[in-house]
Amino acid sequence: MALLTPEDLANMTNALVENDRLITELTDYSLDGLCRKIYGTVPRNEKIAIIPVTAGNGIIGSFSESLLFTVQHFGMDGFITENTDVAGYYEAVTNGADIILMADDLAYIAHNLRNGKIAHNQICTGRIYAEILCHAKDYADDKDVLVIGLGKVGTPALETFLNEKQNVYVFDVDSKRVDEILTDYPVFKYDPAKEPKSFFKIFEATPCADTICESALKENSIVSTPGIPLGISDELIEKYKVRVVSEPLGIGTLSMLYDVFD
Ligand code: NAI
Ligand code: 2YC
Ligand code: MG
Repeated sequence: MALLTPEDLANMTNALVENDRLITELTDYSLDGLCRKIYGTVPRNEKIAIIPVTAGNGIIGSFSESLLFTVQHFGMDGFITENTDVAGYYEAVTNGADIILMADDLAYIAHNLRNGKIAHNQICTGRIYAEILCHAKDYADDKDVLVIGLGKVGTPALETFLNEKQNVYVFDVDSKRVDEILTDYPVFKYDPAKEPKSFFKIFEATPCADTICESALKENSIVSTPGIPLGISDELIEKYKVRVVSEPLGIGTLSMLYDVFD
């Protein structure tokens, strides 16, 4: 499980604001507006409790604070419980929380105590980063999209692309995983050695750097990637004037909240 580090989160507040602006430029939707559209839900002053959890590798510096920044930045009412774990859960509920945000090393969830809806970060992250590409107004008529990384985030992204009628090309270093995906989904294998192909729209969700090769890029490609570290080099970003949507936690968190709103 690739865990965030406080260093990953160091620039999170700026990254959230900058990526919101870029998303608006690319799609004519703010991040908030795009979440409303894809989930069909709206916030109704829900009280959101963030519960630090000490399980596994324990509390990650700035993690809870990053969630609180996200909640408040989008005008919602949030608080971090003073207690952790079960005591924190009790504190959240007895203080009137409508929605719980909490994460251990295996799952980061949003749970709406009023309507019972529950959301998983990996699913909601894959979905929102895919929808950003599906709503890129410059490439509305180009249905080709490349998905690099077919794991717990990449697979929900792939499903989102298929639901949005995209032509999905897939790549993963794990060839067994590629075979599984080709068996389960109507997608195309991306094999640059055999059939080079470049894309205006590339999604990446891997824990590796430099996973996006030059031959996959076009001038002004858009890369939408939750992957940490960033999967494209600064050199290629500059050379191909690539627009990169990439942020460590806030975008996925807002997607989770809209998934559990009414
Ligand atoms: P995962 O381990 O389930 O999937 C990663 C996939 O990438 C695997 O199938 C693996 O074979 C593949 N892969 C690894 N190296 C590769 C390479 N060099 N080229 C192509 N494929 C490669 O991981 P998961 O949960 O899907 O997370 C992916 C990344 O997204 C991680 O870095 C994680 O930290 C990050 N993440 C970021 C979030 C955000 O909000 N920015 C939220 C959740 C996860
Ligand atoms: O501070 C805390 O409460 C910790 N228990 C939080 C642990 C989060 C572990 N998960 C991750 O770092 C990754 C993130 C990319 C989001 C989802 N999983
Ligand atoms: Mg994010």
